[in-house]
Amino acid sequence: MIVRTLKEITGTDRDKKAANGNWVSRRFLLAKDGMGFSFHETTIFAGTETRIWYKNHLEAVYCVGGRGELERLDTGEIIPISDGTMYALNGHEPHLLRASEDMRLVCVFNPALVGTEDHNKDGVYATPEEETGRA
Ligand code: 9YT
Repeated sequence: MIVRTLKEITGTDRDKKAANGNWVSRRFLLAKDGMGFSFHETTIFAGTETRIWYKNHLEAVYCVGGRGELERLDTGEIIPISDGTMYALNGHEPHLLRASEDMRLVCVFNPALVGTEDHNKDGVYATPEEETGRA
């Protein structure tokens, strides 16, 4: 059994800050934990817009605090996000994620993240193999 607290993770290598300063991701479960998915709490900072395209991953996101919106780049649809909203990117949908208030999101990734992932200029996370090869 694995038990971890936010306090234990904060400030370790499981506490990943985006290079562009838009978000911080506390990565409770990673590929090396062997669960078949990774599990994170992400805060998206107020006033930011992040381009995301998880072409190598599926992601489910559940908002537990704050407010923002997602703009689908494939359809133009705008989806409001607040406490209690879940979205799942089951079609690798490219999108912009905007926070009007700091947004707290619980996120699950399949395949599991290795732990060092940050978005490239297209909003993509590398595959686990590519990311591991970088280290
Ligand atoms: C919702 C989303 O994808 N935010 C970017 C960070 C990501 N959730 C992560 O790496 O934890």
